[in-house]
Amino acid sequence: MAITKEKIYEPLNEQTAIELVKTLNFFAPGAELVVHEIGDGNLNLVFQIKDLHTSKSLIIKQALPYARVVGESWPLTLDRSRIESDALKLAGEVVPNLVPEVYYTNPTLALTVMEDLSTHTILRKGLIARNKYPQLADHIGTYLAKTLFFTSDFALHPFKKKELTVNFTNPELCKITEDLVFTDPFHDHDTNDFPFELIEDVKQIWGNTKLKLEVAKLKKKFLTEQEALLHGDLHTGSIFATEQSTKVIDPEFAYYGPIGFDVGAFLANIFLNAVALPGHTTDKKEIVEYREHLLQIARDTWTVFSATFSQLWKENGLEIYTKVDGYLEVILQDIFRDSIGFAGCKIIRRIIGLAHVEDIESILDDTLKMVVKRKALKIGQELILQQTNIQNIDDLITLVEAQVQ
Ligand code: SR1
Ligand code: MG
Repeated sequence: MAITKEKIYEPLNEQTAIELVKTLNFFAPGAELVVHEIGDGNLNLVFQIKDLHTSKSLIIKQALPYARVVGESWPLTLDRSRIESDALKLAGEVVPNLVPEVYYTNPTLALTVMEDLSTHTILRKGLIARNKYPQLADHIGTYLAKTLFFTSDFALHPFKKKELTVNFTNPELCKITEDLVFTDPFHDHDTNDFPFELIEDVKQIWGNTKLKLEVAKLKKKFLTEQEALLHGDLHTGSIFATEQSTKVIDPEFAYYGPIGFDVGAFLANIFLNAVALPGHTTDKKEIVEYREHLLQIARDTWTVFSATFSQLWKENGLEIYTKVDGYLEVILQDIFRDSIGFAGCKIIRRIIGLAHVEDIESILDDTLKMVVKRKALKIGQELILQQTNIQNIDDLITLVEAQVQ
């Protein structure tokens, strides 16, 4: 079959997806293959292919030359597929248990064939269903520490670091983040998407010069600081989980950026779920308990991240100044402050900007939904404005806990 030999890109359909895996001999000759296109993200095609005889299955993820959520009027580079598969492979070297295995990549067709994680649940959906994930904080804290430390100047030869910086130059996907996270929600822009009831709250944000000055500084960090290879879009829809296992997927936004951006993205999405919680159950005891579970995840993720990062620093630091007393503490404090600021921007973009979160949008009671959105805007602003006053993770959790009540 011709598709793997094609020199030009074409989007797969269910038939050509099956032809592709047959050509690549992923299944035995007598396999009875069924295919479903299951992509529900903003950008790509995702095919799940399964052999009914053996139950063996895999995923083909293919980039479209445009953003799926908007359509062909928003062209988007196919190179994001190469970036994603390279980032998955690199993460697989340092956290093999925390990312899907990559079986095959084809940059011309902009596709990656990888492990099927359908035994797992998308974390965002699991959190909305109030499932508990006892390993999640340990896994995500470890994922963050290892992927970020080992791709930083603290651990790499400077030539290798620069080579990776070039390989992961990702201008089009970064531009999406620059616009949708840092610029548009803080200005009257046509990509914004918020209910009319919030107009006064939103106008107050647009007019808040102090807030916008902090956002400008955070955007500058995103634009200019090449600290480590980020996942770039580490929200709870980019994580598959069971009680025992966690897998981080979808690093198509990967690029060299500030470490706190990934940490903040994860924390922001945990906080968004916490603020949405009363929209999904009226059981007060359950709300209190599950909120505690979520805030403990946020607390433990930072604790595991900072402890693991510190250990790697001591054992694997290549940069000579990693031996200087006090430097690690300065770096961790900077990452902590940045994480809080970035988390604030990430929360606000999900209320005012394009691309919302199901945690909030699935709340059926419109009045309650509006209360939740207002609270989220308040938390986002507090995080951005208080980032330098919040001294440690307990202070951060206390602040968020008080706001989500
Ligand atoms: C047009 S893409 C919108 C959002 O989806 C992705 O998951 C990123 O978060 C991006 O900002
Ligand atoms: Mg994604």
